[in-house]
Amino acid sequence: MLESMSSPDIVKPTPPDLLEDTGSGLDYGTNPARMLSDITPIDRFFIRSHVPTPAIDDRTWTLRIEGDGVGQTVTYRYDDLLTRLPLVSVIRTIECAGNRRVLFGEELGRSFSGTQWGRSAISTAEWTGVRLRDLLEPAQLTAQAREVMPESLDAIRARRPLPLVKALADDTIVAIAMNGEILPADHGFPARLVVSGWLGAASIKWLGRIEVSTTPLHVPWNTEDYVLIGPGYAAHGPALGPAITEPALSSLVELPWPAHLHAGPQLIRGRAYAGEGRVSTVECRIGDGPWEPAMLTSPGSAGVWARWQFRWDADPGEHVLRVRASDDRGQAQPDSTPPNELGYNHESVLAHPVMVRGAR
Ligand SMILES: Nc1nc2c(c(=O)[nH]1)N[C@H]1C(S)=C(S)[C@@H](COP(=O)(O)O)O[C@H]1N2
Ligand SMILES: [Mo]
Repeated sequence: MLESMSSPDIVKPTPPDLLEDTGSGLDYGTNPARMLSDITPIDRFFIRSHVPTPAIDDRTWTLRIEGDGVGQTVTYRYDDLLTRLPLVSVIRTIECAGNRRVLFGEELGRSFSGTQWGRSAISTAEWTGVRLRDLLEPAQLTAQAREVMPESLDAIRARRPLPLVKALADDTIVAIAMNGEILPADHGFPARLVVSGWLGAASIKWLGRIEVSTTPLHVPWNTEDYVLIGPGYAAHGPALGPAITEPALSSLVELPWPAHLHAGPQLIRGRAYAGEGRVSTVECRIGDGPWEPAMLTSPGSAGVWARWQFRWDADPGEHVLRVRASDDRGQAQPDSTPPNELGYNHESVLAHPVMVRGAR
């Protein structure tokens, strides 16, 4: 008999052909070779959870807005979000700041603690929900309000403060649906934040409370966990280094690592992501050959990955395929990434090994 292919701590099945097991029991990545369309189907959307998925009853669930930055506390019920407030839908990519950590370690000849991600901690969904702005408005933000901090109902009470401008942005939403379905348990049911173009950790799942503060807030996720620590990164007050906002500019090939192909003409496909920026170009290079432009087949936009493809007439043998994305802010992926202690924001051009079999 088949064992059920699910971890006891998460709800959705985790078939290994769709979801890469990082070994933590909680964290599963989207198999890059099974990405299909612009949107990642829920069955293969990556999961990053610090603690088991909580069981939350939407009939008793509430979301409270409070703090010294609001004129009055407001409490919403699930039904308020579902039926009483304007719903908007946005397609947005979520990427964990720790994506590619294993490859970062290989580049530096060391290992990192933390979730052992390859290339799979990135996915894209259509999120439907209520603008955070619309939930804050009835609480009457004061002129002194500075930061907005979502807090979760799971065992770690995850919190990650946002500056007021980001909280009020058009595309910062409290999502109740994902790809047209009620938000799945592992992705934050009944409601999660989606913070466009920021590291995944800002998109707090299983929301229960939102604090509006007149002073800067210091919590583990912006002082010691999702911060850049190392030479070149200065500590800031209680923070061990700068808190990460955007993930690194990056790209991936939609093939296994290493890839196995048959000789002859190939269409190599992939993704590139630029956080709050927009991917402008993608280039590919085979071995020591020249950089050549790839074609953007879905251009992407701020907070949404781009899709690209590249034609290659492959000769038999062992090859290295490199991909370099650039964004509309003039950045390009570098050849190496400055080290940081927790292995975040790996941005280097990857040397993707490709074995090509057969004769010409
Ligand atoms: N409450 C809560 N929210 C959370 C987390 C968590 O562990 N608990 N993980 C964060 C991190 S680190 C990431 S990368 C994203 C992952 O979202 P996903 O599991 O829907 O892909 O959720 C974020 N929100
Ligand atoms: Mo993350």
